Amino acid sequence: MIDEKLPILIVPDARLRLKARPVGPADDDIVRALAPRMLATMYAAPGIGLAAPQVGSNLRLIVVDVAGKEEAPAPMVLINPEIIAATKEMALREEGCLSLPGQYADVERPERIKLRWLDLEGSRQEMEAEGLLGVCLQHEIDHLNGVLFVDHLSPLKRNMMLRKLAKELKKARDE
Ligand code: K2U
Ligand code: ZN
Repeated sequence: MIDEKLPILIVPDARLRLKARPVGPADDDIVRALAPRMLATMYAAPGIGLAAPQVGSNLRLIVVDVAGKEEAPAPMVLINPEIIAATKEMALREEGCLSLPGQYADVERPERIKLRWLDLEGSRQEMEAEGLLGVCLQHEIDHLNGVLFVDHLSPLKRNMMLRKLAKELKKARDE
């Protein structure tokens, strides 16, 4: 089955902190092979978004599908996504991350964004997003810049959360 799942990197893996590089024409084969596997990995997690750095690839590539369980899947593959506008108005939403298992916190982000990207056919796309899709896209594009949702918290909360995760991972290893 080519859409074999990939291991998801967990904090504090340094590869999660790299700034990913733009996808170029030479990366066509890699992206065509990686995108379906990222979608399979995301669905299996389960998750509603996944960025290439989370599976160890430093390409500016993300996949999202915010369709609910009752709806038909609506997978999106976004190559070199860019946020080209964002509202001043912010919205608060609880976030989690597949690379910080079991950690959740309220994060404030622009309520609505306008983004531009390339699709798998190489066509330029542009759309506005808000709500869960808007948050998910901002969360995934953060991953392409080595930014994790805990980086939007106060240093105190961020360090508490990272320490808690490290302790839980150590406990799981020692068991
Ligand atoms: O990038 C990731 O780690 C997947 C994230 C994406 C995400 C985080 C916060 C808010 C929206 C999307 C999640 O772990 S996917 C899991 C999930 C599922 C439903 C709602 C929120 C998060
Ligand atoms: Zn994440």
